[in-house]
Amino acid sequence: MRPFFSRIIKPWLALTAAAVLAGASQQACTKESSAKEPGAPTAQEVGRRENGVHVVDLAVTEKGFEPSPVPLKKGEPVKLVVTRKTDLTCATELVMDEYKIDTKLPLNTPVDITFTPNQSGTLKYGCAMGKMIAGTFVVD
Ligand SMILES: [Cu+2]
Repeated sequence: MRPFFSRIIKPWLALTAAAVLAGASQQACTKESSAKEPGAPTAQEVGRRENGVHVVDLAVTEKGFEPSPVPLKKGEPVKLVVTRKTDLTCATELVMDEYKIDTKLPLNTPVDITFTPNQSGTLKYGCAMGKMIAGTFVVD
């Protein structure tokens, strides 16, 4: 029984564990990369249009900034309406260096942040501590 266990079962267990881990990390990657794919038919619109302004509601929850990533259009003015709904994380402000945004987010109070993305690509924003908690906009 013993040689059998070490020769067959142990390697099998190791393989199974590796497969599970690979599957888990692959899933996490797929989620991110599919959302970033340019022109993907599944890239869903977030928000609404009000007088030529793209209005996007963002929430700060225990999971971070939601939703993210959010697709934006280059040259179209954006109004973020950001509501921090948790006091359990350090995301008490929203910082986005490219547009000189550094806005405090009082608890349960919607805050408007406006900017116009003028360059395509991925924009990262996040908390004041080096964007440890972060979200992204994908400008197209
Ligand atoms: Cu932080």
